[in-house]
Amino acid sequence: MTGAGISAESGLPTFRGKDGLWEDQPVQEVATPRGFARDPALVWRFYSARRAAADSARPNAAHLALAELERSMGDRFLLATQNVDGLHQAAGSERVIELHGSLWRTRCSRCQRPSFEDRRYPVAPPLPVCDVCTEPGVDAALLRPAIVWFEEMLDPDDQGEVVRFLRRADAERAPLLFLAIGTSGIVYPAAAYVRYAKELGAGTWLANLERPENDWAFDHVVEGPATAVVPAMLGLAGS
Ligand code: BJW
Repeated sequence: MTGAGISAESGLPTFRGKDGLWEDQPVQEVATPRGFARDPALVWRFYSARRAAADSARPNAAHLALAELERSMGDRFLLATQNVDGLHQAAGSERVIELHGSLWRTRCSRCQRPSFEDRRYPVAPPLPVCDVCTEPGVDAALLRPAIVWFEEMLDPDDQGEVVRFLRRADAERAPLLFLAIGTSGIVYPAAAYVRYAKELGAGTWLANLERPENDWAFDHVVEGPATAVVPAMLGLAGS
């Protein structure tokens, strides 16, 4: 499971701590449904800037090492990421669950139409509206980034896939290894997966720049930058 720290060396800021995204921008204003209802243009400006930054970022040695691991392990590997930047897919990872959504997808703030790929950069009114549920003359439903904000449920299918994967290893009596990379372990339910994996007998490892809040849940913590630590842990050359 990965978090913002794995993309830090690709030039994308993390959320918490010094120079983190939440330092300049209070989280309630841009990453909650209430924030979007209050000021949708502010939220779109925040996510359009994030789209632009992610568009110019390139996967680093840690993303590439995980893609290489997947090529050698096939369906015995699953990558659950909290990141929305798409860098794992750009590195070649295919078995990726995007727990918190994707910067590159948009959905309706009112109807249940499926999210769709969107590479626009809205910054000011008129903001994009839903062409499925907005009827002429009726109040328009704004489109919004397909990101899981605080107080919103993660997609149950995504959560189910992670749980099924962990249980499958248990059912097959296959050795299970849970590796978390670059995450503060503060945000639930993602932060709880390590405990669940442990209950199923997994060996639990963390590669992070510093010891996080939930370090007690890990059997082994390797401190350092992901581009050095992850390729070394996986037996690949670092950069
Ligand atoms: C490096 C490095 C380098 C740096 N190399 N490492 C149970 C208990 C308490 C609260 C809750 C609970 N269950 C649910 C909640 C409420 C809430 C929550 O967890 N709150 C906590 C803050 C307490 N969770 C939710 O609301 C979730 N929904 C939910 O559970 O629905 C049901 C429900 C609703 C209401 C009430 C109760 C239940 C949804 C969570 C959605 C999170 N969304 C965000 C923002 C959107 C994405 C975006 O804009 O991009 O997702 S929040 C933000 O945090 C983002 C991240 O994915 C997420 C995790 O952050 P991450 O990735 O760990 O980044 P950082 O910055 O925190 O840490 C980076 C780490 O990297 C650091 O440790 C660095 O040291 C390290 N690092 N450089 C290696 N080079």
